[in-house]
Amino acid sequence: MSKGLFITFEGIDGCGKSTQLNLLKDEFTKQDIDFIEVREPGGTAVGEKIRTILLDKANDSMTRMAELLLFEAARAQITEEVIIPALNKGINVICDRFYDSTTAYQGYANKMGTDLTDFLNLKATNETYPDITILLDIDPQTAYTRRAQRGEEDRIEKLGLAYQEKVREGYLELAKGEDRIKVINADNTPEKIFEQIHSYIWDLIS
Ligand code: Z5A
Repeated sequence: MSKGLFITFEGIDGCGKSTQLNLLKDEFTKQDIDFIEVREPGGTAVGEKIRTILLDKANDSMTRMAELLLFEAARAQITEEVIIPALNKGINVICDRFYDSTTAYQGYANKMGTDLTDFLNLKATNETYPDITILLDIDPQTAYTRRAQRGEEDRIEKLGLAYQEKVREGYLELAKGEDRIKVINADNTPEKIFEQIHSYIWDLIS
């Protein structure tokens, strides 16, 4: 049996990942393609508890190292409990964020260093690599305006536009060295963005 395809979505907060992920899910369902959807941090009982700690605004004293290790702990759990078993059964996995988020947010923007994040990412995932990563690239101000319609900000969203700009730079830097990362301009209509995602993913499926 061939392995499932591992598809990840990445980008700064409010870049439109959830919107595009839903369009992909609709398309997979329409075409009767087997898949599961997961999100990071979270996606397991343990991971959802860690997510609550990570996003809670009350935890503003959390150290950068504690934050990094919590993201990796949630990732270790979901990779072993959900992602690897699904891929091994031939089920495609669509994941809202994976280890590139740690590289961009903690490695670059929080200045923890990508040597450290690369090492922890590989350990936490037992070297499970995405087959394709869709990076939705957008100016932080545009993403902020979109998100603002949604109301209250969580602990990480509260870090502001300059932080999001560093995260964006981190992602673009990372994409330069990784063929699997497809950078898509997310300042476009949802339909136009999805056309490009569709073409990248169907190239791999067919
Ligand atoms: N994080 C980290 O630091 N390190 C890690 O290793 C990991 C994560 C795994 C998770 O939050 C946080 O954890 C996140 C990174 C950090 N930082 N924060 N905050 P989350 O999962 O709750 O949030 P998110 O991943 O940032 O997603 P989001 O805020 O829900 O946004 P989104 O999924 O990218 O966007 P959306 O919900 O599809 O769209 C946002 C709004 O824009 C919405 O009103 C849409 O209707 C609208 N939209 C979407 N597309 C368009 C287009 N094309 N045009 C116009 N409007 C649009």
